[in-house]
Amino acid sequence: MAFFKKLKDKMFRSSSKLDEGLDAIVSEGGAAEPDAPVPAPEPHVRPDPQTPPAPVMDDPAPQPPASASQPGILGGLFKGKDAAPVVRRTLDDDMVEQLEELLIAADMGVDTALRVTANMAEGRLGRKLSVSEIKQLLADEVTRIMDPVARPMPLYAHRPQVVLVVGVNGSGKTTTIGKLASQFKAAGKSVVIAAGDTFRAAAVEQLQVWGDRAGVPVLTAPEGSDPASLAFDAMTKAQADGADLLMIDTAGRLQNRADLMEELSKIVRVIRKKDPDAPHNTLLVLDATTGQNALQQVKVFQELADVSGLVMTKLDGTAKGGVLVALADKFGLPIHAIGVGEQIDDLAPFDPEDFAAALVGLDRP
Ligand SMILES: Nc1nc2c(ncn2[C@@H]2O[C@H](COP(=O)(O)OP(=O)(O)O)[C@@H](O)[C@H]2O)c(=O)[nH]1
Ligand SMILES: [Mg+2]
Repeated sequence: MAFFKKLKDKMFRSSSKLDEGLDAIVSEGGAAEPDAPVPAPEPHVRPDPQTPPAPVMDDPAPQPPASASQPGILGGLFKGKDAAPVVRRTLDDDMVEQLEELLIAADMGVDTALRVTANMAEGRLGRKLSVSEIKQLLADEVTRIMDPVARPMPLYAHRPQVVLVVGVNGSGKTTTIGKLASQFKAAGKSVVIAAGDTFRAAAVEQLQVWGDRAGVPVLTAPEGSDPASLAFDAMTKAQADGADLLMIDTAGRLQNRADLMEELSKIVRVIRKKDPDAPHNTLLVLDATTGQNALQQVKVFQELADVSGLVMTKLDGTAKGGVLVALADKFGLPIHAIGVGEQIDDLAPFDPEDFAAALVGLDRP
């Protein structure tokens, strides 16, 4: 699982924060014990009954060898040098509270942090847990929340499929369009890009670079011109070319909400003259480094536009990756992809188990 390794490396700051926090909590009130066998973890229940279980080959849940699960009287004697002492702490209210605080500090948001810790503690109060057992419990909870929202951007047979990309300035809209366009192109789709952020010449140039790289035409308009008329021209071109996808970049000047709303609704009005069902997707791009602020942005953009899915950028190099869990828990909007860098291939489909493991700093086989 090469991408998992990359994700884990790139999410180092999020995971190290949780890692260190969990270590501190357990060692604070815990005691070292020889590495006794752990009661078998409860099977991870997939929340969506329609999701078929992963094929057996892909499910590497390690089964301890029979001898290890039956310690017997001599078990301790024969474990020899390999049995490093493991620190365990009894799960009590105090520890639950510390876990809550840690998750809140990791940007999961208060409501989500409380729910996650309550689920982790349910039926386990009084049990002795090691750091790795707690990590596994936490990863399972995070996976359970994220599973239902992990959905790739839907592709339709309809041509052109119009993808409107919204989000505040600097969230990564233009970069994400560049990455998506090159991935779609590589998958054999024909793509047209409309550089609808006409307020900054630099934004247009930046998109042109991505377009050149991906071999995708980028329609531009002079700085300061009307983005809606550019969108209309781009729609005309995409239809004439028989393009599979039209991606429309937008400006994200949130300091003037009324202007932005007017601008977005004008773009939508204009492209609907050509196709009443457009846009087929409205992607909201969020910057993970803004932490809890991302929740507010979802609220605002849901009022401004008919947001159909999320892309979370800059998960590399932030300690705020936990905000994605809060977003999934609160809004349930599909998370299509995550950005983990500035390069063209630094946009990955969202995989809940990989994300959960990377977030809590769990090693996966
Ligand atoms: N590290 C990192 N930087 C990113 C990512 N996505 C975008 N950026 C950077 O964030 C900055 C703003 O991105 P841009 O696409 O211009 O944002 P826009 O204003 O929403 O169009 C640029 O410097 C990008 O290179 C990401 O996933 N990781
Ligand atoms: Mg931009």
